[in-house]
Amino acid sequence: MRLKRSGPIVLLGLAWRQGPMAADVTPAPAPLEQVCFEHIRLEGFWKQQAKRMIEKWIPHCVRQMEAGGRGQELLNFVRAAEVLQGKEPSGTFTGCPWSDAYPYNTVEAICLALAFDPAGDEQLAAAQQALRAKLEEWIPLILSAQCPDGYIHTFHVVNKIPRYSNINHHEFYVQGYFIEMGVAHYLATAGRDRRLYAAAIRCADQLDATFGPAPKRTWVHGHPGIEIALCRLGRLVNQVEGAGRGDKYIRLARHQYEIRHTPAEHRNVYRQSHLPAVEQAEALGHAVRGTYFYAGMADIAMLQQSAAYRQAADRLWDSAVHRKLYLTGGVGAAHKDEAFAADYELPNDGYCESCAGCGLSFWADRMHRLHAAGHYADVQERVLYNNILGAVDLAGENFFYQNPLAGNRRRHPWHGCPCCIGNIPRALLAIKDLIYSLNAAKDTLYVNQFVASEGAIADVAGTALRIAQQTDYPWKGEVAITLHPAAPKTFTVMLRVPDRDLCALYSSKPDLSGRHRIGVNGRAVRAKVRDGYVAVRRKWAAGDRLEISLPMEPQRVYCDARVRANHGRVALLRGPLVYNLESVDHTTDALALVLPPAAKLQAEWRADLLGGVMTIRCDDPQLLDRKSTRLNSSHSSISYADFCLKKK
Ligand code: FUB
Ligand code: ZN
Repeated sequence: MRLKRSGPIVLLGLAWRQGPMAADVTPAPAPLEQVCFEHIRLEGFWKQQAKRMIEKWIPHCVRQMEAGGRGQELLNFVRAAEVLQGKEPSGTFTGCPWSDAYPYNTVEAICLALAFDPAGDEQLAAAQQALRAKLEEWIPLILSAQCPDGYIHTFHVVNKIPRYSNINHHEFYVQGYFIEMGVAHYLATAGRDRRLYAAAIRCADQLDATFGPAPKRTWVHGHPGIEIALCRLGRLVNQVEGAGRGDKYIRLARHQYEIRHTPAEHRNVYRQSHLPAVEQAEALGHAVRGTYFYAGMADIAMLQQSAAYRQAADRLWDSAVHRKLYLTGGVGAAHKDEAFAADYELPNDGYCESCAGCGLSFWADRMHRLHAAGHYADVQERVLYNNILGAVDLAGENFFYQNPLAGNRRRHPWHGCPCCIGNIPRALLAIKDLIYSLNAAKDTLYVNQFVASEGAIADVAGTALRIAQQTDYPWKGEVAITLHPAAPKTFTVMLRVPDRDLCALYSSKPDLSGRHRIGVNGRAVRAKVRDGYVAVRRKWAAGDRLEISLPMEPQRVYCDARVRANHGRVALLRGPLVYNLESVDHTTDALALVLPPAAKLQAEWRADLLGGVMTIRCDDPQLLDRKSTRLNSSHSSISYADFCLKKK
């Protein structure tokens, strides 16, 4: 999708450019900025989800990573610190070479978790207090494993392996997460506590001193992640330390893209190094690597105004989203290599790693900021509400590494490679920073996600703005947004109107487009949807209420005929949620249920199920004898049901 926007052209940053890059610099609309809340109050659906993460899942992960837990990855930091102090390590390294990643992601999730105002919820407040204390315990421990020059990788230090000697050891991937953790901690504390931020800068400086154009070293790393991290750090350093001070990190990120395909021995599809990054057009290879790699390309497009990176990111998005995306937002269908499969190859038992879903969410966020179009927020909504949210159980003690649409596996408390455990909460809790964004001039406020919440934005059109959303979304479609500008001001509010036909692969019936209603202070507003948003411009005063009502009829979703796995199948969607048939809810085999095309579908609230859930009821399903395809389990689930092809 290529979009044109009118408005001021703002050349972003003071990025360093030289040689061939200069020709690539083209003015483009300034990207949107996320509204990142240091404090926000949540209600309703997302409060429930945040509580599950903060009270259950994150503490569960913390326990597993500490002594006596299932993984004990924290012990690696103790051992690395011992080595750095010249002592013999008190034990051997535990886990995979990239095990440091899990505590880092978890710390980032904790940083996000601390932003939620408990608003009298004692359980939430107590859980946050415990996580705050955990941070105070973990930060010195983690920092004790950082080498004086900023390098940190406990696998290499404990095992005394020369640095940057094996691309499968993930030194860049892990240090990328370390840097992202530093950025998140800075934001969570509004810069009052700079321990992790300063450590992130030391780490990035060490990378910058080592790698880059000659005479520095050229080295292709195995797993992307460093690129988005360096761009995040560069952007923050430019804000905190002064424009231009962070540009070297962005240049280093770009350097990694520019050299990735150059050593012939490391050229391969699995690691997205088969072609120069800007020439790539198909989402290929390991899906987590891919989504991280492509997200960083969108960052370069934004930060360096690069047309080549923007066009490549657009092409790759078209490939991943319009030909390789599951209805749930999952990506990476192939079990072999945890990879993107061919176009339209979307088997219902496809892999869909949780980290790949997180990667798609991060990528969608950047594409959204780059293009200011609702489509990207639609995709991000779908992956957050389905692929990622469903990865952790309601008890907050078990998770899915793989998220196929049909299966009979149970979630597990841990994994031999628990790379997803901290990624899931950091992707979900980031919802607080996805609700709103602002254009560069700060006179247009985008409402991207519907989340019952209240928070304060420092500057919209020159005034402070308190903004609240009241909604039961995703169960109900009504959203009321109350604005309290400190002084009356004229600005535009862009309201996202979701397009439930997420991409070229899926079409939903009934077609609900155009069925939304918008009002201001009780009076209807008529406006066209452009790029996924409706613009409402007026002078806003304290207490003004903007309302949107979204159609929430259950929809049948049909898939492009080129997806063979879905021939004769239909899926059910209501709002952003893809519904599953689970054997546990039915007296008969869920996999033998047939949904006749004309059967009525009725949304029905069930307070007794799953802590309260909107179910879809069909009173006249049919049964099919399909013993041959029955899954071998008493608990199976499937997102697609057969639809009845028999003519009545
Ligand atoms: O290699 C690090 C992580 O472990 C990858 O992103 C996951 O797919 C898993 O292989
Ligand atoms: Zn993972």
